[in-house]
Amino acid sequence: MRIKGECSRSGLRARSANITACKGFTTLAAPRAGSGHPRMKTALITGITGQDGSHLAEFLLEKGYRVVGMARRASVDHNERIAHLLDRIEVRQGDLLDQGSLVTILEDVAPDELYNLGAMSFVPTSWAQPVLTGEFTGIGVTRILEAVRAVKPDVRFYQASSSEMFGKVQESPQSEKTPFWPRSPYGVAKVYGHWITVNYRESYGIHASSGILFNHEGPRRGLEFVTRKISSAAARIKLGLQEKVSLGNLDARRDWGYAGDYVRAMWLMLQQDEPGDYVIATGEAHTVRDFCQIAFEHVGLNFEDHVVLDPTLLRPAEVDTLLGDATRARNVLGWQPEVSFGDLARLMVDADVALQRRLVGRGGDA
Ligand code: NAP
Ligand code: G4F
Repeated sequence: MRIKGECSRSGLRARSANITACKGFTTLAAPRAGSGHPRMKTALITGITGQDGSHLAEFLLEKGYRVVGMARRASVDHNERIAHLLDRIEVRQGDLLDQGSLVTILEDVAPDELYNLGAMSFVPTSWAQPVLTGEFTGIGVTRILEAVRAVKPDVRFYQASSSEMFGKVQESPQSEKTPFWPRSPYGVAKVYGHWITVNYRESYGIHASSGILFNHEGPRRGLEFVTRKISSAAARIKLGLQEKVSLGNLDARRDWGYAGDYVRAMWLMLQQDEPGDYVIATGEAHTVRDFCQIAFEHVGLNFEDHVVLDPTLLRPAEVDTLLGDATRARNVLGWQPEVSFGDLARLMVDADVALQRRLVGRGGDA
């Protein structure tokens, strides 16, 4: 429950009065033990403005959590994905590049669970900005783990690891035991983030888990990722707003799932008595061409009439194929995906058709 109020730096002081204060809001704190209510858990999410951050925040609110998100300051609003949640969550300014901000947030928020989703997550950009990618996506994990060690060592910590770590795959399907061979600066940074998480678990006994998530998508996916690029193009072409879409490697194969299913797996990992590493995947791989075919067919179009191959979109080193084996997640967490590949493509196209219609209705450039 939230009450508009003065912003205060002294979250700790305010909390002692059963009220926390931040960023223009005061929030009634969790009912205390002995009050007759079960204690409300607090979750802190880095990367809350991203695709997964927004789904996870929704999921945790449903579970009755107090949800606090960390977001970096921007000169323009980047809360589009969490706009509908802003009256139910707290957003704190912080940056994975800034150690002090991480320490302060952990002190003020005192989370029970910490989901580290913040990262530079677009693979092609990692070749253009390899050092910055290493700082955000790799060393950023150490920064936040150091803050955990200093301030809240009993927090349950989730690290957003990636199937990109498997890169040039050494076996198929890929499981928790498959060796890594990353193929991009992003993949290399994620391998670092993964191993530092394992290391803090082994060195300091932190309840730190690493989810090795295969590609997961949905209507909130960034427009630069291939599935959303295709679903948006199919919608716009159908509505006469665009004629063609340029793509790179149509033969790349990915194990694509739905983001809403995957955030459930993150939470399940932190509910286990013992921390661990888990592959999260559907166990089915499809090509970019397959996604094009289903997406365009859904709006009555033939993708071959609209897709243009652009060699500049090919990558310096490609991950040709990824296929996950999520047996451990199924057996230990009881997790399995609910949305199929075909349904995922169709729901993304439907959402983009609706979005483009809204934009046209508003007179914007859809
Ligand atoms: P996303 O939509 O790109 O979101 C990334 C988030 O990280 C955004 O909120 C972004 O904030 C934030 N961020 C970037 N740099 C930061 C910094 N220096 N300090 C604090 N926050 C920062 O990514 P996603 O798809 O939700 O993925 C979430 C996480 O899972 C990422 O770590 C990604 O690498 C990993 N992952 C994703 C997939 C997938 O298929 N989606 C698969 C495996 C792993 P801004 O809004 O300010 O940019
Ligand atoms: O959608 P993508 O850009 O995703 P990618 O590179 O697999 O990375 C995503 O999944 C990872 C998990 O494995 C995450 F860790 C990472 O943060 C991100 O969420 O590209 C998928 C495939 C690639 O093989 C790419 O070469 O699609 C191919 N592709 C073909 N044409 C294209 C395009 N990718 C993009 N982005 N744009 C194209 O025009």
